[in-house]
Amino acid sequence: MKFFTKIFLLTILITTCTFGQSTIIANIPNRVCTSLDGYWQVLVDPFENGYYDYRYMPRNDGFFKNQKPKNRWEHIEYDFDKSFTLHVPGDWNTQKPELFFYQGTVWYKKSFDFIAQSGKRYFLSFGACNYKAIVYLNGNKIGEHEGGFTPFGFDITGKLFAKDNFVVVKVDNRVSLETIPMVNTDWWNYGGITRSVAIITTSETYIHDYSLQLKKGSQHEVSGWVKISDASAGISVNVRIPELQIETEAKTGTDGIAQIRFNGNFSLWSPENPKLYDVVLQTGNEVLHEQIGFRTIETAGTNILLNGNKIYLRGISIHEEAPMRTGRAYCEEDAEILLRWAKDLGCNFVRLAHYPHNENMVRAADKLGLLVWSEIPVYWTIQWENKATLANAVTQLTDMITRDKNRAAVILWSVSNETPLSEPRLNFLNTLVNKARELDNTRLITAALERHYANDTTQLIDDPLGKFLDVLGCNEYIGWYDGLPAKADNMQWKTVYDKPHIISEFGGEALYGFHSDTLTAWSEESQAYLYEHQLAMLQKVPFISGMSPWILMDFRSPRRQLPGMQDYFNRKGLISEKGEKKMAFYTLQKFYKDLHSKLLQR
Ligand code: GCB
Repeated sequence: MKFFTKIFLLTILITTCTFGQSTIIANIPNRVCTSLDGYWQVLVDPFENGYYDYRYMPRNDGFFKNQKPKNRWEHIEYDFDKSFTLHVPGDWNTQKPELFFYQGTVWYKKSFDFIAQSGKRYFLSFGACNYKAIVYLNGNKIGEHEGGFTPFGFDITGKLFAKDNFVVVKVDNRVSLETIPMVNTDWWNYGGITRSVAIITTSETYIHDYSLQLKKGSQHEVSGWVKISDASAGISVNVRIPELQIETEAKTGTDGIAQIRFNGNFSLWSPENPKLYDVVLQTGNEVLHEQIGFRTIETAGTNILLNGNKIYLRGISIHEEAPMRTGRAYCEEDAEILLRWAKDLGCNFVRLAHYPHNENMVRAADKLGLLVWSEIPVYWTIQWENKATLANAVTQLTDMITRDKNRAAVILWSVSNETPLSEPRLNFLNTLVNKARELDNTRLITAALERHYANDTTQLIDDPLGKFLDVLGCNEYIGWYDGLPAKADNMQWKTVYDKPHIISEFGGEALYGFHSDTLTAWSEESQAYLYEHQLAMLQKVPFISGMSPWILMDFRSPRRQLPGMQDYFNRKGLISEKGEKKMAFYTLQKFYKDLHSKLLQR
């Protein structure tokens, strides 16, 4: 090989290999952020020609180079700057009719100027891209990420120019039999840079992550840690809560982690009192603010105890589907609308199905006083014996907990939804349960399970996974997939577990504005009737500590095809995608309001 060829290949190797590990920095909303949201230029690339050459080998001069012809003869067969744009954050499916059903690669490009200062560090941070993202800065790969609903970021210190930087992201929304989730889901596989993108500026040594929560079993003692970016011992970390005149200081160990302990006379966070304290964290000259609520969550037999008091979870399930405009929800306004509807319904609890929702949602729940069930998309049929699939699930679980572990609203981490019984599945899910406990021993671990018929009139919950969970979720569709609504009337419920149970789903479809009798499918009357029978049945079951019926708002799903009724919407919402409340909304609202006032009278 000629000397110059060797140098050339070496250069390619270096430029394609010098990319870093993805990292999640805690508390992005309170950091110094330069937003890259807005319109990005895009190239739709169904055959991935911008990535592979004609022999299907990765190209060194792919679309990520954002090349321009240097003379009149050079023919470069793409041009970001002449292509159309898509809004970031946002899915591509609802922004361009041609992309409605599209599954494949779209390249995004954003150009920007940036004055970097010495003594600072810079991170390129993404709220989420669905499903797989490869990120390039100024023509060089800086990292990649798999998983459509979790945040990621890369250290780009020293890689920015004062002028004409460009970020290119290859986003591929295809999922496969091996991925989490796999190909078969009852929701739209919205592709794109679906959450915000920003450059985060930090000090050279910065607060990377922290956990500040009440110690299990105590309503006064906070037991937590702060991790700084340098793994060096003896660095001071200061934590203050000015409102309570609390100030404490600790030094990092050799792992860069400072253990934090202090006592406080907290006004405990609850749905009735969603009190958040301004917490100030400081190391060196970096000061970071955070809003944290303090509360305890435990179980006792079949009861759930919030701050030591028995609580019934008056819930509703929610997909991350935008109210009023359809498509993926991402902003504070979307979160406000959805969660205010839940409040109006009389809820104190929401199940954020079936994947981690955007951070605005969880932060809004913290402010509005809604308890949260948060889950990862281990949904239906997963490759239980595939080690890479398990590793992927563990990463998604870890990233969900990493982002949201300081939110008082979150009380339940869910590891799966409606998964079929088998030994490999049990091992897989038990690994996730153990991982969740290792990362966060203050919250409860759950999963949405299935029940089965012990006989014609008895539902039995005996899934062996129940042994490892703190709370058992249970989905059932009596009156929709399973007989007529009145079938609920004589149904008994049994469980083998002395633990709290939540009916994590029940429901049926209705098209807003379609009226008929109670036994005509898709009528508002039939949905309300189904709710009446379900609620009459469920309120008699002593071990049930709450419910999150399916679902707050109609949502897009390719499985739901019936013209005139569904038109690619799962119609089990209590509210239409346009914000219209169906009759069943009021049925559940009355039940929750009566239940709440009964509990208040006791
Ligand atoms: C379920 C699933 C949920 C579906 C729902 C339905 O059991 O957990 O994702 O959308 O049923 O509508 O069939």
